[in-house]
Amino acid sequence: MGRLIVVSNRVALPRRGEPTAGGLAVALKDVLKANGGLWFGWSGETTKGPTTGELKTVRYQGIDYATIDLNENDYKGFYAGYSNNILWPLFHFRIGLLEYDRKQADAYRRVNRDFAKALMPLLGPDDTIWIHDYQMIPLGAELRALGAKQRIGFFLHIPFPPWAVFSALPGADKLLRGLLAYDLVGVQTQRDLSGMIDCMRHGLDLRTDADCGVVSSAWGPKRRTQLSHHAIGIDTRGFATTARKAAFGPDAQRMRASMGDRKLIVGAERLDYTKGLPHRLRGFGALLDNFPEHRNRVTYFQVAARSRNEVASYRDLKRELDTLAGRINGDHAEFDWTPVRYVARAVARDTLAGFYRLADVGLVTPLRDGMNLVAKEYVAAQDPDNPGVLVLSSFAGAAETMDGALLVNPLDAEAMAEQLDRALKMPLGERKERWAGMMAGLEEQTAARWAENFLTELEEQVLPVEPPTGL
Ligand code: GDG
Repeated sequence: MGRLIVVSNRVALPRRGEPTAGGLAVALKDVLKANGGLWFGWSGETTKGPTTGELKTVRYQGIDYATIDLNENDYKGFYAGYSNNILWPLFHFRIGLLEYDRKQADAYRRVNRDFAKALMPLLGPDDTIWIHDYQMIPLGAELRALGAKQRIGFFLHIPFPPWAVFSALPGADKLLRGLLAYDLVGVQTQRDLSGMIDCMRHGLDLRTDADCGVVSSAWGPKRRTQLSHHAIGIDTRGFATTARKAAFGPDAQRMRASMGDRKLIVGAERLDYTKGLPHRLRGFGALLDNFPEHRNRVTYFQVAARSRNEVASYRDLKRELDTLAGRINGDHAEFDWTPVRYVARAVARDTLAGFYRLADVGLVTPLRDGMNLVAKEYVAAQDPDNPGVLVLSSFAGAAETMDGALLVNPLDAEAMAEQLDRALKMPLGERKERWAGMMAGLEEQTAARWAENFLTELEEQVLPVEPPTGL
């Protein structure tokens, strides 16, 4: 039995005494510990030297970590450029924001090849490799080109658009063909799986078999690639405990004191154009315009942690939010009430958990999202005796399973206002019923279960039969 090798663009390096933030990192660390594994990827540092320069290794709590630094130009081309400025908008259906640059496409290929070269000597013949996300799509093919015969799985955390959208990318078929190097390709939802199947069919002329596999000899001997969906979850119990404790902490106390008897709507994410933040502000503005009974009775608190500031569209978004929040507050504020409280920086994780628990409504309205863990965290954080209501975009992957949420189309500000009004007025019995259904689902579908299910399916795949050598 070999080890598990996890590869992700960024490696969550352990820091002594610091809890691991985020359900994904916790889940991966748990499976790595259980399998005596290795986590490989970018250190988060840049260097003037080559990307393949130096491999840093550290062993902590039974897990080996191996990282490489990115050359400064590779960082710009591969990471800030191709990954974040081309693939990110493409996979989120925003082809108008895609700024194609062939040099960046080359950097993306090159860095994936460099990752493969650095990883290859660390692999044992019986290891199982699990590669994560859009930055690393061609890595499996690069490993195959270097002779890797191990089981390799790939999971895409973001949406998978259909061919009509995907084909906007120059070299779309080449990117797709890279997926055929894997034994299993997982996406978050049924909708994403349909998108991927559509791309296989129209982009590569490949049809799936009855069990959703595609067969090709694109990367050596004939290989069957299983396509499937595995919705990621969170550490539900752990997050619920954090929220329960944080609700008594000083930050939650201050928040509670500042609210008086007003209700609270909460939203939290990285400041990103996929999250639909301007639309959310417009929806809240429409609530105050169309339902005057909520004026001075409800406050909307939004955390928009700044990210990717080097990309122009992110700076533009920040300006747009500043203007919108200012306008709503200018139009509606009272001397003792600020309708929108908007914080453009990150908040500590447990503080955030405490705010979720205090909030009467969790407002999660991305324009597209692979899953959206905030929706799950908000529900996990609730007080079972007095749970809040989740208002959720139907374009979040989470909407496929969280049927106790009030679903909205974020493009429709009036509809969002109606759902917010409904959420704020919802009787306790209905709130409890909706919450209990969702919470049961979250207790079932944790991040740990997700990892377990994916890896079990990967182990079940039959590897290609190598033709006998020497003939
Ligand atoms: C990708 C896909 C998919 C947010 N603001 C703060 C903060 N957060 C935390 C949340 C949550 C996490 O960040 C965001 O999770 P998401 O799921 O929304 O999104 P991504 O991390 O961009 O990731 C996504 C996910 O992969 C997993 O497969 O769900 O669709 O895009 O945990 O709580 N945390 C802290 N301060 C903040 O201000 N500490």
